Amino acid sequence: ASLKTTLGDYRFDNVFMNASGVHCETAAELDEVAASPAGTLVTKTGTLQPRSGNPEPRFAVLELGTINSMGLPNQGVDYYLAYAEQFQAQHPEQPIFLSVAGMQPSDFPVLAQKIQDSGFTGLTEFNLSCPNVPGKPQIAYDLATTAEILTAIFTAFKKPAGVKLPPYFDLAQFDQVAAILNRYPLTFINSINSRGNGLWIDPETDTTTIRPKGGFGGIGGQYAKPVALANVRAFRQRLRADIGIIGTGGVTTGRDAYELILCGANLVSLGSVLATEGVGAFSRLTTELKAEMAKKGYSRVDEFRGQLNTL
Ligand code: RRO
Repeated sequence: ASLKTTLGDYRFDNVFMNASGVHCETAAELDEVAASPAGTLVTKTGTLQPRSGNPEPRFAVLELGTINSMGLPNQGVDYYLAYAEQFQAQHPEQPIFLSVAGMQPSDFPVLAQKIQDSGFTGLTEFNLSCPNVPGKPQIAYDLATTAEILTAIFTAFKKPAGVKLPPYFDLAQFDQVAAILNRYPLTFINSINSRGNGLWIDPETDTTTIRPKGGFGGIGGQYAKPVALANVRAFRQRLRADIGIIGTGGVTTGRDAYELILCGANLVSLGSVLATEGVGAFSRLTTELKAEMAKKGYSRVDEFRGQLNTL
């Protein structure tokens, strides 16, 4: 079986990639993903200035996933842009994703102009869904601000771009968000970011597990999977056909990845499982997804993408 896939005009040898934030803050981590069977990679979300992030502990492994309140620690957009430009010179056939976010709405067009003016030829993921910066709401829950930011981005930006979205939980929200996204020349969306502001309590000590924000943090892993499936499915049913989808959320097995593709995902990204298992997750999941496809009689992912059955 082949796991080849496409997003816009870009081709990938494997549907799997890392989720932004996991194994991608430094060049050494990015190099490890690049050297794995992953079909592509994305940088940690870069901001205009480098950030050290929230106080530690800010990440914990839970029974069925993870909680994090990293607070956008990153080396700054210039670092990731330089990495990406060097990567594309060394791997001309392999597209790479650059993730960026503003600390305020007016940063987004500045980031867009910087990338537009650079030699970067990959895909840019504008992160509208970080749940963990104290005092800063998740942008994409504010639809008016989301539309303003997208208008500002696409005034400057002519390269392929997408948005990282938070999970939505109401069908009317899917209608409203999709109606906005369909107005812009997006190449893709990435759904979902972590489920923001969950809480995990240590039963021995009755204490939260992470320090920032009184213990509140984004939840990933198996807790996120049904929400991710629903979000990918709901957006696939509502977005223009030329907007692709990166499915993210709770992929632990090849079967999980298969289900995200059934819901409409073009690429599948790994967050919690990559954080807990390391880059070996890419080879395991590649083998497991191929086995699942063989069991179902499929040899290519486009044979079953979006082909979810309903009752
Ligand atoms: O750095 C983070 O705290 C973080 C970000 Br930017 C994000 O988009 N999602 C997440 O779970 N953590």
